[in-house]
Amino acid sequence: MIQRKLLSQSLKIATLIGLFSFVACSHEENAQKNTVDASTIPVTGEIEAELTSPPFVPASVGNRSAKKLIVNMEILEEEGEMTDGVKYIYWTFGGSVPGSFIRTRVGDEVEFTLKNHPENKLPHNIDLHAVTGPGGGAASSFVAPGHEVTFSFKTLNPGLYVYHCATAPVGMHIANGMYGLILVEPEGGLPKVDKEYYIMQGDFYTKGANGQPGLQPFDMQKAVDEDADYVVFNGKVGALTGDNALTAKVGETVRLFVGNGGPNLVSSFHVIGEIFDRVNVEGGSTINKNVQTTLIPSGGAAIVEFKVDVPGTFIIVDHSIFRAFNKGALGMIKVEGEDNKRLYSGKQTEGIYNPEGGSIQSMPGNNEVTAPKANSVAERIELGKQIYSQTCFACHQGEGQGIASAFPPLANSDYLNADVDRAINIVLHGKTGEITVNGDKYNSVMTAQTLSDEEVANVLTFVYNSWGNNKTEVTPTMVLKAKSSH
Ligand code: HEC
Ligand SMILES: [Cu+2]
Repeated sequence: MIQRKLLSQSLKIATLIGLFSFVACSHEENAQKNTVDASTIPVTGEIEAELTSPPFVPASVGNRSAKKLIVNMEILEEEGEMTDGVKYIYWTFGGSVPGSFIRTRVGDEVEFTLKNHPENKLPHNIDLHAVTGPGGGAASSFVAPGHEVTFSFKTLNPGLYVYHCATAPVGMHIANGMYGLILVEPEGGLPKVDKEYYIMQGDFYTKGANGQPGLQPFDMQKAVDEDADYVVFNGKVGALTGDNALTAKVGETVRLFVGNGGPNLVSSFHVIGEIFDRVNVEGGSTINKNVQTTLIPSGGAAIVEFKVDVPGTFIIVDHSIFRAFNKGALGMIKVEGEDNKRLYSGKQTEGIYNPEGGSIQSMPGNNEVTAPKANSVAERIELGKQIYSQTCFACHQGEGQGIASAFPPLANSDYLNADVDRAINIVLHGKTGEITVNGDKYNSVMTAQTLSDEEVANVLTFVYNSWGNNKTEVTPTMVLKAKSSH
C-alpha cells in the first residue's frame, strides 16, 4: 500500500535538465561515432582493474587514456541465503551474485584471467558480451577446478554489457548466479553524476516452493518451464531493502547500471515514484528520456539516470508485479533531505466521499450492517480467513511469512502475540515507525485498514489461530474497547 500510495499520489516532475543535456550528448555521440575507430586507439601502460561486488561500482574512468587493463576473476561455488531460512548453492564470478563489476573504457586491451577455485566441483568459462570474438571469450576461457586461463580482447564498442558463464548446461550455470556486468565507457568517460549503483535481476528455480526452508537444490524442470520460484535483484530476496537499501540525498543525480542475467525472464524495470530522466536503452548509445519503465532483456542491460527531487523511500521493482511482491524483485532507494511541498505535497485533505445519489453516509469501517456475524470461534476464523486473503496477504503473504525487510511476519510473531490491544490498533489505525518482530527490524508503513469492528475481530482471530500463534479469540467488544482506549 505504500507503493500504491506513492503511485497514485506522486506528482509527475518535469525534467528540464534532461532536455538540455540531450542536445549536447547526442551531438557528442555522433562526433565520436564518425571520427573514432576504436580498433586503432593506441594503448599506453597497464593497470589492474578495480573489481567491486554489487551494489557498488568501481571509480569512473574519467579522461584516462586507453590502457592494458588486467582483470583477475575468481570463480567460487558457495552456499548463500536466498531468503530467510532458504539456502542455495550459488556459482559466482568473484563471490557475489551478480559477479564483480568490471569498468573499462573503449580502446582498452583487457587481459582477462579466469581462475576456477580448487574446491569448486565444475568447469566453467566466461562469455562477455563486450567481446568481439568467438563465444565472447567462452571458447578461450574454459577452465577446470584448480586451473586458470588468460585471454585478451580490445573493447571496441562503448556500452553496458552482460557477461555470463557459457558452460553446458548453460541455462543451469546462469540460473545459479553466473552473470555480471562489464561497462565500456566512451572516450572521456560518462558524464559525472552523484551516485552510481549496480543492480542485476535474476530468476531462480528451487525444488521447494517459494519460502520452503532448508537448502534448496536447483530444479531443472521448473527452469525449462520458466516457472521461477524467486525473481530477485542482486541474487537474493532483500539484497536492496531495509539496511541494504541504496541511498541518495535530495538534489543528487543517481545512475543505476541495471542488468538482467535471466536465465529466462525479461525485466520491466521501474522505480516507484521516480521518472528516469535518461535511459541508455539496452545499454547502448541511444538515450531515451522521461521513461517510466524500461525493458531489460535477459542477457541485456540499461543505464538509467534520475535526479531525486524529494525525500522518501522509492521502491525498485520488476513491474511484472507479482514478481515484486511475491517472488522478491523488490529493492529500495532511501532519499534523505528537505521536503519540497511544491513538487510533492503529501496528503493535503481527506474527507468523506459521497457519490451522487447516495443518501446515507457512513465512515469507512462502520458498516456493521453488511458484515456477517460470527457465532463461534470456528466461524470467526473462517470469515477472518477470507478477509486475510483479500487484504492482508498482499503484504504479509499467504502463510503469514511476510517479506524480509519489507513486511513483518504474522506467523509465529512475538510482536503480535505479546499484545492483542496493540494488534487491534495496528489494524484499525495502521502503523509506522521502527518495530522488531522475531528479532528483525522493520521500519515501514502499514496503512489503516477500512474494516468494521466485526471484520477486525475476525481477521485477527484467524491470524492468532494460524501459523503457530497463541490462539487468542478477538471479539468485536475487544475491538470497541481498544478503540476507545486509543
Ligand atoms: C500494504 C501492506 C500491508 C497490508 C495490506 C497489511 N499490512 Fe500489516 N503491516 C505492514 C507493515 C509494513 C507493517 C510494519 C509497520 C512498521 O514498520 O511500523 C505491518 C505490521 C503489522 C502488524 C504488527 C507486526 C507483526 O508482524 O506482528 C500486524 C499485527 C499486522 N501488520 C497485521 C495486519 C493485518 C491483520 C492485516 C490485514 C487486515 C494487515 N496487517 C495488512 C504492511 C501491511
Ligand atoms: Cu559456469
